[in-house]
Amino acid sequence: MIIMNADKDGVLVTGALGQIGSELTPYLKEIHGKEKVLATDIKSPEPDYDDAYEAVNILDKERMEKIVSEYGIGTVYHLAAILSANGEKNPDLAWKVNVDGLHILLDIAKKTELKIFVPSSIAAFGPETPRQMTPQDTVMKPTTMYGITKVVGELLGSYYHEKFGVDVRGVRFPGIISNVALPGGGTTDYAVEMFYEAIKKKRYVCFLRDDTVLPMMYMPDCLKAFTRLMDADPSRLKHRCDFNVSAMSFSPKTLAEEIKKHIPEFVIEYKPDFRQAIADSWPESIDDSVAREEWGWEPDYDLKAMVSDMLKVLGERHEKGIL
Ligand code: VAH
Repeated sequence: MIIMNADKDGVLVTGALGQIGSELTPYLKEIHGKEKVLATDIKSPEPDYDDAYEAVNILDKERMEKIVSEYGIGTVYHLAAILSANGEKNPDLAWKVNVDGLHILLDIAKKTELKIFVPSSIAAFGPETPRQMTPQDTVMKPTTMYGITKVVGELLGSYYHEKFGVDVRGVRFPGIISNVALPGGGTTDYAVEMFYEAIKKKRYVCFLRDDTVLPMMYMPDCLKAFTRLMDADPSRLKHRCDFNVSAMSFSPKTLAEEIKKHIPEFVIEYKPDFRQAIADSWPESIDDSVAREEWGWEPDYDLKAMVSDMLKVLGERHEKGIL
């Protein structure tokens, strides 16, 4: 159980049961100690979830204020969000969770001097943005509600930093590939699903066209981006909530070919759905030189290393019958 942190060094993760949250939470516990990290999400955890946890709706301002105060929270990693594909199915909810939820948290951060990580996404770019090596500062006209909420989030975070001195930081994450929790409701989810299907069924029907190139990152690099930016010397940061970061770019075809080097009998079929239009509005590659310059961003995993590690970890789980 988390102890009451009188010296406000408690760490709160929202969206802790999601694809990123389910790996960021244990990662932060390794760094800060289990007793210093509180996981929250709207749903209840698995029965065997044995650490500090509060089921809370991010829109419940009163409850969020109480949690921050009672647990002595000093830092928040804010992952509660509705992603791109689900956001197109329910744009009003996406606005409420992604914008109103963030606004509530920023107001609490203003009053209690919280340090807060607010993830943005390459979804903040749109069809008019240069798609190759997308610059740090460029045209931001997204055509999805998720992307719009990410641009608003970047602007709101910068406003609270400039006007109220809130220590807000964030990066524009590409698609994240991971092997602990499945992603939920994103357009880049195909890149995770493909591994599970290749191992279990040796075949996958991809919801994007074979040549759809998107920026991607393996979870270990994603986790490193959180802590390296949060630990960065604030005097070096000329940007705050909108750092471009990337590690690799690939298409479903390229990913499938890399998987086939390990599973030669793997077969892939392409049946693009509504998510193709979302992917077509996003960049193909990202210029992350500003993040490298201002806080030493440096990814470790490329496509080959990621595929090899994903198949090793998931393959072991499959052999144990728990995939
Ligand atoms: C999504 N995984 O697909 C998220 C991400 C860049 C994509 O923001 O919506």
